[in-house]
Amino acid sequence: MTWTRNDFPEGFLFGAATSSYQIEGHGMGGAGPTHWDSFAATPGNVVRAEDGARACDHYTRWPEDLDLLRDLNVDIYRFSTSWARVLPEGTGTPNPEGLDFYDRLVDGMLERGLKPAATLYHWELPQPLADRGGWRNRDIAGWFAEFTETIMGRIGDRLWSAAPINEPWCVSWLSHFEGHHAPGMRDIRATARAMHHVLLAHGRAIEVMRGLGLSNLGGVFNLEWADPADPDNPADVAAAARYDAIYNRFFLGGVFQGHYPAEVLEGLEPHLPQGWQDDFATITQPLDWVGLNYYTRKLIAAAPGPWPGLTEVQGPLPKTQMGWEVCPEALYRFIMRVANTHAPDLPIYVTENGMANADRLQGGVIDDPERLAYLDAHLAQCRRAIADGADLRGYIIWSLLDNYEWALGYEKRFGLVHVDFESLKRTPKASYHALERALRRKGG
Ligand code: IFM
Repeated sequence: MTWTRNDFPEGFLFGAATSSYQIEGHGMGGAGPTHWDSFAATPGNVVRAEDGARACDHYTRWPEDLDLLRDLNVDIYRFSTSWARVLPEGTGTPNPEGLDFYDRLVDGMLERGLKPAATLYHWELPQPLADRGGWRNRDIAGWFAEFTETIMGRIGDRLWSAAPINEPWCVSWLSHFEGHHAPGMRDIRATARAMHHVLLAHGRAIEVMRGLGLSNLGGVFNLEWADPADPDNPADVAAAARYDAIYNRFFLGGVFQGHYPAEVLEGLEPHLPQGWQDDFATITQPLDWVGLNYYTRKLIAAAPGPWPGLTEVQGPLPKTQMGWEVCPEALYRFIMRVANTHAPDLPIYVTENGMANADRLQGGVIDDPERLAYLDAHLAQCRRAIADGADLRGYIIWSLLDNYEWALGYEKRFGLVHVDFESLKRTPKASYHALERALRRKGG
């Protein structure tokens, strides 16, 4: 690492993140079925049809995982709560084992000096709610409010921060337009409704948490920079702007400005639910911070065919195991854009950043210089943004553990800690050890 904790402003926080379905082992502890289980069971959706039934068995191994976080010297643990573990039917009677699990987990974080940063929903929708239309059904805002009340009523008093929904773009566009994630739909009308309802549910959850007296509430947005494939071609420039509007400005604009970009309405307005304009009072509930998940940028070209009329083009930059270009500069641009345009008064956190790499255990060690270089380069852009006046307060790495990378199964390794998916043995990688040294506290 080319930096230490002391190169950041006093009080700047570091963390590591995971999510429930990706690590817990959904087959344990009385959790109900989710749309990810059905999606994974459908041939062709997920590499080797892998699912989250066992994952990293964090459900039983959580004390070891929290020890790893403590020993890494991070300040924050960003985790998520599984709706289907807490409410197996999606609404109604809670699963006491599920509530007890999160109760113990939060206490375990506090005992180890970690700040618990909860995300309520990281993608595993209870199947009974998917059966009722899932994110396409406006009632989801009420169902989500009930889940929020139930889980936050139990653990909310001990959280450092909370955010309703991880990555609204993935919940809606990736899952209903591109069909790459559960429920695997490819339908423009379903997409428009899911995009709007995910923001409505976000707003309802914020209202509920404020009502319960919780503070330090935020929103977590995944952002992807869009550059025109040919900057001299006006059609490509317009296509990149459409991509940016769909991916980034729809969600940030909805939550912070109370409107949707014209480039998106051009395609989706006829499919939005009736009276959508009236929901902005709920959607724009004031927040205490904004979280940015950033990984890559895309080169976008115009394409024939109906809206949005665009296609992705291979870029020239070095790529991660995901095939994603490494472009640290765009993280800087996003931090500055959010700081200057969308949320000028709010603290910003990078709530996810990291890379998948084909890490291999050799002679008991895992060398991952690629990950170190990736983290180094992105943290340099964070320091640049701070120097240029952005109120950036923290940086959270995806991910603590190698885990279930959704439709790509267990093959893509994002962890600072290697997981052997046969034995479930955890082995910290070289990047973990380097971070542990960089993050030592004064006198530590
Ligand atoms: O693994 C995912 C995570 O669930 C959400 N953000 C992006 C990560 C890497 O693809």
